[in-house]
Formats: sequence, C-alpha cells, structure tokens
Amino acid sequence: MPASRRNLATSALLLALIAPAASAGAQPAGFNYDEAAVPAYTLPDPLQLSSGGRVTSPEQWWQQRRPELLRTFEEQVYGRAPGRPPQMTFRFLSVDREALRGKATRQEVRVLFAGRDVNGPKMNLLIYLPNQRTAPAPTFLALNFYGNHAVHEDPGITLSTSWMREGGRGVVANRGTEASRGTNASQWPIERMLERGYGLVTIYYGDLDPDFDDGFQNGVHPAFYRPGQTRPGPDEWGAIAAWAWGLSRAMDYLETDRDVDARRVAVMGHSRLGKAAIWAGALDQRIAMVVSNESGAGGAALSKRIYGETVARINTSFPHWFAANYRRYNDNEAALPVDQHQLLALIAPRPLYVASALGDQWADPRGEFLSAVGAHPVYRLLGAPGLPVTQMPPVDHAITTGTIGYHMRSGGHDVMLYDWERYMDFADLHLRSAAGGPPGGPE
Ligand code: GTR
Repeated sequence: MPASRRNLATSALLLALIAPAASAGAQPAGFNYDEAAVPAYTLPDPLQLSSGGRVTSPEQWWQQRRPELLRTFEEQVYGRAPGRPPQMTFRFLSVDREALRGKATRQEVRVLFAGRDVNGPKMNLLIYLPNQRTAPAPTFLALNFYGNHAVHEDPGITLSTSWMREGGRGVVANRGTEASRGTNASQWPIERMLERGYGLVTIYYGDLDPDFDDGFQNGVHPAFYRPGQTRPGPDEWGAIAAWAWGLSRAMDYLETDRDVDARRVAVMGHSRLGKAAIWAGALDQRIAMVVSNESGAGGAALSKRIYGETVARINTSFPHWFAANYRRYNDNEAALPVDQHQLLALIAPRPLYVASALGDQWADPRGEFLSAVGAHPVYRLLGAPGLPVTQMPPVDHAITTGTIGYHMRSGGHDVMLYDWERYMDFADLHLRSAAGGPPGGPE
C-alpha cells in the first residue's frame, strides 16, 4: 500500500479508537468478519480442573471448579471487587403509587455507599412495579446508558445529576436536562413489562463509574483504596466490575423491599452493560436469571475465536473496562487461561439468555452462540436442560425452552421490543412461579 494510503488507514483506525461511542453500532474496519478466516483455536474445558482432573459431580463443581474459575476471571479479566460496604444505607427519594396512569408504583431509592455521607459515592434506583399483582413482583434489574430520566418520559423521574457523555440526547455540559427525558425510551418498553407482570429496576451506570479513562479517580473505586493507594492493582476491579458490583448492591436493597420478590430478579444488560450483567450473575447467586443482549467481546462472545472485536482492541479503546492484567492477552488470546463460555457456565444452573443481532458482527453472534454451547455441559452436570440446540437457529427464531435461551434478531446493535418479549417469555418459564426461588447452588 502506498504511504499516503497507509496513513489514511492509520488515521481511520485512530479515529475509530478515540470515538468509541460513535463506532458502537458500526463494524469497525480492519478486523476479521470472514468465517473462513477464523484461525484454529482450542477452548479450555469448563469441566477440567486446572490440576488436570475431571469434574464428574456437582459437588466437585461447587467446591473446586467453580471457585477456581471465578478466581481466574477475577484476577485475569475483570478484577476483584470489594463486597458490600458495611456502612451502606438506603434513602427513599420518592414514591408515587399512581404512576403511568395508575398502572405502576414508581419509587426512587438512593443507595449511599459510604453510609450517611450524602457527598460520598451513591447510586439512584428507579423502580417501577405493576399495581396489578397479588404477590411481590418478579423484576428485571438493568443498568442504563443515559440516566434514569432517559428510560421514560414520565416527568416524575428525578433528573440525574451525574456526569454523562455529550453528543445528543439533550446532554449539556455533561449533564442531563429536561430535554433528555425519554430519549432512550425505545429500549425500555416499561408499560409492556408491567402488563406482563414484571417490574423494572434501573440504575444509570455512570453513577457507579463514569465511562471514560480517568485513572479511576471518579466513581466508586477511590472509596475503597487502601491508605496510599491511587488506582486499582493489576488484579483489581475495572469499570465493568464496578458496574457489576452496583448490580449486587441493588440486590442488597431489593432483598429489603417487600414489593419485589428478590428471589425472582433477572439481571439484563446491553452491550458493555451486558458484560457487566454476566459478570454480576457469575459472582452473585442471588441473581435468579441473566440476560446478555449483544454483550460481545468480554461478554458472551468467545475471545479465542478471532472474529470482530479483539482483546487488544477492547483494551485499547477502553483501557478502564478490565483489570490491567487482561492486557497480557492483547494479540495473545491463545494464552488466556479461560474463555467466555466458562464465564457463562458460572451462571449454571440458573437460567441464562444470550441474544445476538445479525447486523452486530462486531460482537460476533456465532461466537456468542458457541459460548452458550460451551456452557451447556455444566448445566447438564447440574441437572438442568441447558441449551436445547447444537446448531445456530435461523435469524429471528428464538430458542426459549431450555435453561439457556438464544436468539439472533434481524437488525443492528440495539435493544428492541422483540428482544424484551423473548426475555419475558423465558422469564415466564423460569420466574413466574412464586413458589420456587432461584435454583442457585450453595454459597
Ligand atoms: C463498542 C465496544 C463493544 C460494546 C459497545 C457498546 O464500542 O467495542 O465492546 O461494548 O461499544 O457498549 O455499545
């Protein structure tokens, strides 16, 4: 290639690197999207102990293999997070029992991570529960990208005061405005969820960690530094782990709310928030079901399968997402001691739904499907049906009958009504009976 063209290609790549938000829906150039060009790779066996022995009983899974896999994902991929802060408190911000024309009870709860310190790190939960119900509601719990006020036009939602990215949606000087209300509503069919008997709890992800690389000075990380520590260690939490940690702290609150059935909470996340949803589900067995909507690299998609986004690319575009140790595998996926099917297996035997979109090749739909296939043996070991198919289903054909669900929707990188309807079909199967709690294993 002549030097001038090479420079052009380099600047196009650089532009893609520094403008991640703009490239989120596109398929960045310079990466492999050709099935025939995927190099051969070997996946580590979820049922083989690092010492070499085979896992043949559920006890061995719970006592040996699951803990060792969790530890490896913590140390090498997402980073270790602290537990529940002992001084954490909950404050009620608002309640309206006649919200959305009487269909819902809307409640806002502030979680103060540093106890009474209102200036310390905190997050706001926005909760909608169906008024038409006879028991505590099964509920979806999900982080959102643009502030709680963006999920619905409901004027009763408190406008977020957290930092948010500029570039539309009424965001001015990195803050949401009245014009931001409802600007992300297409991804949140709240009335439909209420109609189908589900509640929704949502949190702006920037409450936990604003999504840019500032060396971990803002967000929740600094509140947990040891004296003298200025950033997380190489095996300590990045932003994805902080977002996942927030989901667990939301579970802490939900366990105290009598109107929510905390044993029937499904965590759902889209894209980078899908990565966080899976990681939360792997760590926290109180989460009864996990939904990954196009979570892609570092989420449901296999890393060793070189297709779409790679480890080097994700660590370069988003240096703050993973533990620093994860950079060891830049352009070296073969050296990874784990792969993402093993992460999905950590959710077993709890129901897991993996969804892809045909137009989202960057996230590697086939790699997401194969990851679900790779988690299946662990579901079987634990006595759950797992994924009922071995071949990728046709586009817009959802597999919802097993304990692993899957679909590839037509269209691009997004959350659409089709996706939510399938998640609710799947939840109807697994979460509707108030009698059973989550089929999780021993803590
Ligand atoms: C992309 C990123 C993906 C995905 C996506 C998103 O830029 O490369 O891994 O997380 O953003 O979160 O929308």
